[in-house]
Amino acid sequence: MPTLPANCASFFAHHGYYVLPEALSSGELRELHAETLRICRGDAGDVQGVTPAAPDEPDDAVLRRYICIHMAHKISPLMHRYLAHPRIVEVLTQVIGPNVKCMQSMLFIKASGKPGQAWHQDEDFIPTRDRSLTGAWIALDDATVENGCLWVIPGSHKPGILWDMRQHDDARFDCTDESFGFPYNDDDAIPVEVKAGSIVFFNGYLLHRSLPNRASGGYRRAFVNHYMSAESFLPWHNPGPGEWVSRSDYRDIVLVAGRDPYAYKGTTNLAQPHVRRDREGGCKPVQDDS
Ligand SMILES: O=C(O)CCC(=O)C(=O)O
Repeated sequence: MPTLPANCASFFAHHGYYVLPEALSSGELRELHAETLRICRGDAGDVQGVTPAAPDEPDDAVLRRYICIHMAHKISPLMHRYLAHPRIVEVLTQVIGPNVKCMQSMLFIKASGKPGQAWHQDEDFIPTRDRSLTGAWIALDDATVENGCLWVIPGSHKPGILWDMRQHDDARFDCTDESFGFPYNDDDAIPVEVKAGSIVFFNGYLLHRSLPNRASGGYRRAFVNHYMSAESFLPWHNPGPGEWVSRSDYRDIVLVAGRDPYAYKGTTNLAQPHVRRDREGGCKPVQDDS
């Protein structure tokens, strides 16, 4: 396995993101593409919002139906295995620490014509107590400005402030709420164009977004997982009866490195795989997609 550049952790700390090029092989990309199709065809198991495809339905028509499948690792052993891919763990243990857990996966399909996601900070959606939330965005296709790559505002994680959020009706973006009122503008943002097989790591306080896929065809697929220190609680659900908010700890997690000091609590099965709502289906007022 190639060694990580020495500046990985310092680049991440300073800019709030880090790109690991050529992390996945072409064989790994092929199996992830095939699994994405299997999930979207309904062949991997039940996903809320996925309609099983008819045997004669072309793959392209099926893939175009879905913008993003949340929690794909819950039904796919292959996706589950990729949560702890050695190249991901290598970076996470540098930027988070020796003990790392994963609580979410998102499988973006984002066919041409599909919207992006407005400015946001992931800690708004997944609130860690110790601010260790880190995304690993695995490019399954070349991600370009044209097909809707990620955009980040470098350094925007540094103030450690969660900016306000609101609903929006900007047709460039899906239904997810947007951050607003922050002291940056679009000129401060840079596109993160990467080749398929690269992984973009980003801090949970980093402002980021993606624009619509304006390519004439194809997809901008990405498998995006969220991680944090296993040493911290994750108050990501309503406290149970008699439970303090401050001690609430989401336990539908997968340990990907080191040890889990709270392993004695066991794990639970709370999250169900589901499809992210597209604008076409209409946006409801409250939503929790990150
Ligand atoms: O890939 C995208 O279009 C958006 C991903 C994103 O914003 C995230 O993973 O938090």
